[in-house]
Amino acid sequence: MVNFSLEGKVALVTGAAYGIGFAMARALAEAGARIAFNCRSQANMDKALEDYKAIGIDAKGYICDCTDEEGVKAMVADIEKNLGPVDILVNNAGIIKRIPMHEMQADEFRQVIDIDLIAPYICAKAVLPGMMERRAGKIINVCSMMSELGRETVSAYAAAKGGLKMLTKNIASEYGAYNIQCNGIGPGYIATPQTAPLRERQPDGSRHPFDSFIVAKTPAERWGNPEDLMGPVVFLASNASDFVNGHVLYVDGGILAYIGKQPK
Ligand code: NAP
Ligand code: GCO
Repeated sequence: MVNFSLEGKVALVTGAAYGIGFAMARALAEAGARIAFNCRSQANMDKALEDYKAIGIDAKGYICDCTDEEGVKAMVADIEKNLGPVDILVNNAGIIKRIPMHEMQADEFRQVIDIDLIAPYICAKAVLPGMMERRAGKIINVCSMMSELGRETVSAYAAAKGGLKMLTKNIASEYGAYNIQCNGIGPGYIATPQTAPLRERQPDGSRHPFDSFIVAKTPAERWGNPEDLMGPVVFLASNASDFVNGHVLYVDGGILAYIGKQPK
């Protein structure tokens, strides 16, 4: 029988105070997993704990920056002590900086690479030894359209998310023999705080030009919602995907399949 249940599993979702991470954590909890998550500020943590409680989820929250290797190790050790070993890691925490590359400072570029690429390596490294010992584990890296496509102003983000796609394939290659599956989820354009500036209404009340551009570029003719990622993350976290490894599942309403609207 096909098995999507996560009963008895422990999932760590990084950056899951709100946005895509919150919806993914919710989906994993609804499929039976116990949830741990982190974010960087007490204010976000307080709000998130209330939001989880309001939907009946008893999540354990940590204030931890995913780029801090010692902090991540301590968080994973504490999760193991309090909830049990991490069976599922979702590397969701991420940032974007929209700056033309020739105007970007090297430190700004490094910060994006640090959070979007090096942090997933740090978090995966923290859970891998336990997964290897138990000969079971699921690592899900949140990739992007920018794992495949470029666009103006997002050079560091595209470099990081392209790198994350390859890190995904490498973890799958290196640890597949331990029954560890590492896959990516590549969301399309999803309505969250990260993309809010791209959807801001114009002074005359009309849609932001980028907003209209994305709707026209998406066969589904809409932005995605965080909830659109709920089914895919449960699939990749469950035994239903045990022979899926090194794959990036794009959840983009068809963007990557589409050449774009034809002129009338
Ligand atoms: P978001 O609304 O900006 O949320 C990002 C989350 O990551 C926040 O909870 C933030 O919390 C946390 N975070 C950021 N840096 C962190 C760090 N160093 N350590 C710990 N937590 C950190 O973003 P989102 O749109 O939900 O995106 C989530 C992931 O999906 C990101 O990796 C993003 O690149 C990717 N993605 C988004 C879209 C989209 O269209 N929205 C599409 C494709 C991929 P704190 O600020 O409290 O730390
Ligand atoms: C941007 C966006 C994107 C999306 C997403 C697409 O400025 O182009 O923020 O990069 O958030 O990652 O999949």
